[in-house]
Amino acid sequence: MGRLNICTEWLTGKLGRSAVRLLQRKDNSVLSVARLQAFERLLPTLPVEKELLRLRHLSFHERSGGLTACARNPLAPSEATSKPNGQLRTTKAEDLSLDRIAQDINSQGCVWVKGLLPAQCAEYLRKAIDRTLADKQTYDKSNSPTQWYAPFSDLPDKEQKKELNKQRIAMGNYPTSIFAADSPKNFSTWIEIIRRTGLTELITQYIGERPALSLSKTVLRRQPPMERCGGWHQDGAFLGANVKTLNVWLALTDCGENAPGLDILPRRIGLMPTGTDGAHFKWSISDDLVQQTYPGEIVRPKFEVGDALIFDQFFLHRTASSAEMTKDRYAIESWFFSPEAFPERYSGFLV
Ligand SMILES: O=C(O)CCC(=O)C(=O)O
Repeated sequence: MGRLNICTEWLTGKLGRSAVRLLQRKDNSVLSVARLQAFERLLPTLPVEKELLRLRHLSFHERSGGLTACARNPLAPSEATSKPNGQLRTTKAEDLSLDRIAQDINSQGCVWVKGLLPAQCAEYLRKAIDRTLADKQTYDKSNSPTQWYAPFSDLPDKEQKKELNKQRIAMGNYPTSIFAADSPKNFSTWIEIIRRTGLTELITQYIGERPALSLSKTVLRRQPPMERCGGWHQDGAFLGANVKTLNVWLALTDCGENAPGLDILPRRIGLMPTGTDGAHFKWSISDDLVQQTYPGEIVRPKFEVGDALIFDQFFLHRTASSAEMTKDRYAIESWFFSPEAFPERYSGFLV
């Protein structure tokens, strides 16, 4: 690293630390987040990103989001849903609205947003994921946090700590996936990107209050091709049916053909039985059961870089892969919840 770079880094780090001291209100974590976030937009620095993450978690604990006037409950699926017409409707990013989210989730289980993110922005995020995965390897050897990887551990609650430990162990099965909150830099970037797309505002209106992002359900992924698909699942099987949530799943590469994508059931359904014969896990659904219940209805969309799929805990999907695929797929999975209807024992960060 050149002398000028080292000097700039030292100076911005110093400014960041001063901002953390000067802009905080000890008695008001939500206001402190707003102030530090404004500073962060002008000058992103690691000390501010780390403190923002801590404060967002504190604010989540305080459950301080107020109800908005246009509160809208997620539409719980009715028992009998009609067969959709087979066409998966797409929405241009500029046409995305509260009504469109509600209509599409109700009629086809999800909203497919074309071009939510510009290609340049997706490229930045792909590089960020690569850097973070590399830094994680360094961390695993040295146990020292790095610029891109600093696992979040600031959990006051014993049950949440236990749950996070369990989820970290489960995450070990996916060596190219990382919790976004384990990289304060990426977490800040993601929150800012979502705000700029207008989604933060729409999600706030949809779930009826300022949302919180889940620690273990906000994940950066580089998915290499696998011989076979992942397990069919509805996230409600482990998040609970009564949470108020929306997941923004964002494709950072073209996928579904040469790189792993998603298989989906474009239909609004209730929770299906899990763990029956042939299911991969106790929370997943057997392929036979899916094929028998919804013959010919499964779709494998070809997502383009920057496309988003928005859905909730009832949406049936799995990672789509085959031995013929040749490329890794980069994506972000990002579950926003109402802090008032958050999955038990999970930890979150006020957005
Ligand atoms: O990215 C994948 O392949 C799986 C994503 C997923 O299951 C989810 O977002 O809930």
